[in-house]
Amino acid sequence: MPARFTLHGIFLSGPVYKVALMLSLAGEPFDYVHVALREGAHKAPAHLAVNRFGQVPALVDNSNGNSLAQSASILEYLADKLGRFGGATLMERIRAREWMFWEFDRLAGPIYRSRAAALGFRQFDPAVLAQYRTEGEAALATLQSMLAGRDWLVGEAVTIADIDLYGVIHYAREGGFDIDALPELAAWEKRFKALPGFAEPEALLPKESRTA
Ligand SMILES: N[C@@H](CCC(=O)N[C@@H](CS)C(=O)NCC(=O)O)C(=O)O
Repeated sequence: MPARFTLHGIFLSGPVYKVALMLSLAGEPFDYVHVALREGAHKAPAHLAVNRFGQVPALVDNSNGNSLAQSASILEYLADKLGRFGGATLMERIRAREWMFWEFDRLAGPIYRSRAAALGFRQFDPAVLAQYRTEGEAALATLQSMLAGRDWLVGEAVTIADIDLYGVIHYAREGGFDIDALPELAAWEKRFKALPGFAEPEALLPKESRTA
């Protein structure tokens, strides 16, 4: 019998990690389908049937057949279905959503692209790379100031906003960003890593498909 959720992804992907992390923090085992991006499997009909954008992650809810795309939206779906990390009130849910839009607008691009360049996955003109560094540092400085005096991004408890942003921050060091120079952010990262169910990408995302 399949697990309730099947995650389609690739082990190197931050957006895929976010979804696996949410499932792990919620104590929800999941089946995993490795999508061979290098071979173009994400553009093949079988994958387009679960993610019409031809990207990873995709999540299938085997209890009702829903297939879901876009990591932040998947986190919202899981928060709703599992009753975890969604925020205690309407305004907390909205604040969490604001953070997730901000993450995509300001944080993910510069951090993920700087990391991809550092690992040799992508090449950028040096001026473009310098621009990503400036933008990434500005976004990290925003986070540093917004976290002053708070444990979590929204309300008093961890929410999908923290999970979503952690799925980017985790890769910042690989991109050459100095998180330890930002004490509020580094302390938040430490709190996040101490949560029950937290695991590193290597522990959550295998290099091959597997069942729960
Ligand atoms: N906004 C999307 C981004 C997903 C994304 O960029 N996934 C990458 C892997 S990290 C991908 O599938 N790249 C292949 C492509 O876009 O064709 C999300 O958060 O799910």
